[in-house]
Amino acid sequence: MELIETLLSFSEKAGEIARTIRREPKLFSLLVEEKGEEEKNQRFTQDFKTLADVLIQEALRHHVTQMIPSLGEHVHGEESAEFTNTLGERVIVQICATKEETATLLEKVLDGNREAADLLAAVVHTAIIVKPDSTLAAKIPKIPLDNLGIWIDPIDSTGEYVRGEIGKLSGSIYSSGLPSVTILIGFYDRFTGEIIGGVVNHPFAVYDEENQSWHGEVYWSVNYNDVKVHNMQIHKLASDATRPVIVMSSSEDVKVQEMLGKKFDIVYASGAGYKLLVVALGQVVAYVCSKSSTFRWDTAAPHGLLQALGGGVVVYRQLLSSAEDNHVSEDMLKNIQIKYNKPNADSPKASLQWSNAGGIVAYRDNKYYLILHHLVFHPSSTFCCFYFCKPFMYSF
Ligand code: 2IP
Ligand code: CA
Repeated sequence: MELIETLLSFSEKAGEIARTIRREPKLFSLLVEEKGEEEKNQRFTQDFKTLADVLIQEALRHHVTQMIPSLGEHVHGEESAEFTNTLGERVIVQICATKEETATLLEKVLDGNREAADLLAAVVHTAIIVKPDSTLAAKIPKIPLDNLGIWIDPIDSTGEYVRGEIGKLSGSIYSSGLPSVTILIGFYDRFTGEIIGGVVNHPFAVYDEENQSWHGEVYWSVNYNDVKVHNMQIHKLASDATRPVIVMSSSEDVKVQEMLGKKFDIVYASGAGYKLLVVALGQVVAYVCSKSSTFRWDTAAPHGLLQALGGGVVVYRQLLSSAEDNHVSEDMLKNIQIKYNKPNADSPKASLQWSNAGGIVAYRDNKYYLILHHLVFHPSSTFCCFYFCKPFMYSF
C-alpha cells in the first residue's frame, strides 16, 4: 500500500514535470529544436532532453528513499545521474534539501539559466499525493520491500515528446504525438527477477481543446502470491468478433509484418510503453516487436499491468523455438516471462546489456500468445489445440 502510494504520487509528479516543460515557454524553448541552430544549441537541446529524464529518475530515487530507505539504491533506469553539460562541466544531478539548493544545482546544468532552473526545482519540490482507491488498497497484498528492485523509464517516446504534436488517431490508437509518451515504473523481485507490479502514467492522455491543456491517466497493479490487484477497467478485447488487431512499430521487420498480417490487422504506434499500455487496455490483442530495440525499463511497468490482468511479456524469439502448441502449458508461459534482475549474459555492448534481446510479445489473454505462437511456428491457417487441457478451435 505504502509502495503503491509512493509510486503513484511520484508518477504524478513526473507527469507534472513532463507537462510543465511543455507548457512553460522558458522550458519549452529549451526543448524544441529549431532548424538552422548552431551545433552548440543543438547539443544544448540534447542536454535538456537528457536533463528532464535524469531529473525525473533522480527525483524518484529521492522520493523512494524518503518513504522506503532500503529501496533507494535499487532504483534503476536508462540514465546515469552524472550529467555533462555543453561546456563539458560534470554535475551529479540530485534532489537537494531545499528548492533553492536544487535550483542552484540545476542552474549549472542549464548553463546559468536561473529562470528555467527555478521553474524545474519548484515542480520537483511540490508535494503531490495520490492514493489508490480505498477498496482496491485494502486488497493489496503485503510485499517484502527488502527484496524489490525498480526499473524506471522517466519519459518513454522522447522523440514524440520533443516533437510535441497533439497526435494522430488510427482507430482508437494514437500512431504518434504526445499521447504516445508514458512514464514507466515497474517493480520486481531482485532474487527471482519476476515482475511484481507497475505504475504506468500516461501524462498526455486527453487533450482539452477549450483550455488547451492535457490531462493524464495513471494505471497501477500488483501481482504477488497469486493475489492480483489493479485499477484498470477490464474491457472486452477489441477483436473477439473480427480479425484481431495487433500493434507494432512502424520500423518493424517487413517479413514479420507480412507473416502476422495474414491473420491479424496491424496498427502502428510510437512508444514501446504506449504500445504495451494499449495491449493492457484491451485496445489491441498483442504487441509484437521482433527486434532487440526495447529495454527492461520499457517493459517492466506495463509487464506488471499485463501480468495482473492474466497476460504477460515474453521473448519473441521464443515463438520460433518453444514447444509445439499442445505442449504450451500455463507453467511454461509463466517460466518464459521476461525477467528483470540479470543483464544479458552475451551482450556485445554494455549499452545493450539490458535490452530485451530477441524481441518481445506482449499479450493480455494467453490465447493470443498461442495464436501467435502457432502462426510463427506453423504456416497453416486453422488450428486446433489442447491448451491448458481445454480444447480451443481458432479459425478466422
Ligand atoms: C524508445 C521509444 C521508442 C521505441 C523504442 C524505445 O524509448 O519507446 O518509441 O521505438 O523501442 O526504446 P518504437 O517507437 O519504434 O517502438 P525512449 O524514447 O525512452 O528512447
Ligand atoms: Ca524508453
